[in-house]
Amino acid sequence: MTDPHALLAARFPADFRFGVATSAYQIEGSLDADGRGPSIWDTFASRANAIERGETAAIACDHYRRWRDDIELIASLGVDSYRFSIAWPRIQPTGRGPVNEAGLAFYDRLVDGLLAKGIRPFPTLYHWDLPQALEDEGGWATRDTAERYAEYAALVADRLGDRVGEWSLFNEPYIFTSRGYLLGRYAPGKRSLRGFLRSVHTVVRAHALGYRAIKAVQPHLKVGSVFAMAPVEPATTSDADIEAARYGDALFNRIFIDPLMQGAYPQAFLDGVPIRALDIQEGDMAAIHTPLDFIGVNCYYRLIISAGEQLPDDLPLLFFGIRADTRGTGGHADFTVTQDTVTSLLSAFGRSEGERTEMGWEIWPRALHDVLVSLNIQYPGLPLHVCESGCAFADKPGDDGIVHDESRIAYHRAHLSSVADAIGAGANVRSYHAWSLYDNFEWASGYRPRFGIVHVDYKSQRRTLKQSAEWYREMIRAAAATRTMVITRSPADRPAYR
Ligand code: IFM
Repeated sequence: MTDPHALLAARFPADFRFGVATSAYQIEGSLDADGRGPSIWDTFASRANAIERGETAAIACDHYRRWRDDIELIASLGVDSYRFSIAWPRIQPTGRGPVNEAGLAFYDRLVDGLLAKGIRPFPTLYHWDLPQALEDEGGWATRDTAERYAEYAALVADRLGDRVGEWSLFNEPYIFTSRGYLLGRYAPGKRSLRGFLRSVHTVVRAHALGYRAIKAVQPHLKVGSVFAMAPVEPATTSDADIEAARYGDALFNRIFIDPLMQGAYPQAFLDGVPIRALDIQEGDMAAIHTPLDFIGVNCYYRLIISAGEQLPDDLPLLFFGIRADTRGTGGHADFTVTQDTVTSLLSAFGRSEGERTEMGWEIWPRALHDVLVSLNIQYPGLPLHVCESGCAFADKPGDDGIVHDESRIAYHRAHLSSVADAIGAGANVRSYHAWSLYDNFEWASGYRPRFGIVHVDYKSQRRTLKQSAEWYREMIRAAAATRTMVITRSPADRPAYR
């Protein structure tokens, strides 16, 4: 077997799924169609300087209108899983009340269309587009939003649960709470430590309530969530750096997973925050303990953390500046994030040695293996899904009309190999989704970063398969061929392996 596709493909179990991923706000467009209500990203994008070049998601990839052709394109790749998200403002335009039938019908058709092609619909219920009406009442920083979310989750599961078996509750809660409520870089653009901590606790509660609400509708449904994760390495072996890394791991990887899976926030996180600001109420922690049926992993880099450069003796400052700003106030004051804090936060992500993508993220395929294996050590046998893996490069069709994105091929090859290594080490990884199917609206960066394996010309909406898409299709084809290989030798001829 010398075909390199086959060599890689053969390292995955027969029932492993290869897929592609998108999210509603990043591709759909049609923001006013069929009764959709405004979301926090509509509001945020209309602010001056919030999004690079003032771009908006008004049209994006026009997927809301082109979904039929898009399903054909997805099917042509040979994938058997499509991860997408459902836009809450299409289902409940104000975040509460009955289903907006026209909005739900879109996802109903999408699910049927995927199933007709033999593709698993793998939806995420929340990929950052909160109905603006709920933000007007405080958004995720308000306790009640968890209850609203659970109602929404139940409504959708009730309508699609006869055809959709696996549900992701949230996408990357750490990213949208920290960038949205602490750093102000994402919608709703707030900068408050108290708001951030409250949003963390509300989103943890929303996970638990959403999980239970979906199970109450249909107990057999599998319910998990998708987390941004990264292995954390201390920059040196000094005690201070190791301690900083421990804190970084608690914050980045575990503030959402630990309370759900184990019923408690990581101690390193609790040690670093003004605990009362989390607004934990009696009975919350017991109610929150809802071990997920699977964990989705989005791993784009590793984190190398050093306590030294920015804040020698006060580790949480590396991320927040909490202790310095709350010292002398009993630890319960609010904290306004300054530009310095933002810069210091970002530089914690920036020190590394590998090559970088257009996002400035270090390419470090081993990171994915390390995250998957450590999750398996902590939660042995738990099904894991790689829900996003991918890279942005400044690629465009050449004179020959072809997008020669060799770097992206190398990226996916290396990351798939890393997943295969994790499976070899015992991790129960069930699927891999290339982020993204299409070049799309990359939040505050607008349309500049192109993550797609399919190029989108935003003027004509022409989709062009990049070479990475062709490569992925060949790899999937090779995997299918491996699966149908028939061994014709008689049992007596089989070599004995010990
Ligand atoms: O585009 C995002 C996606 O919405 C969430 N995960 C990371 C991607 C790349 O930044």
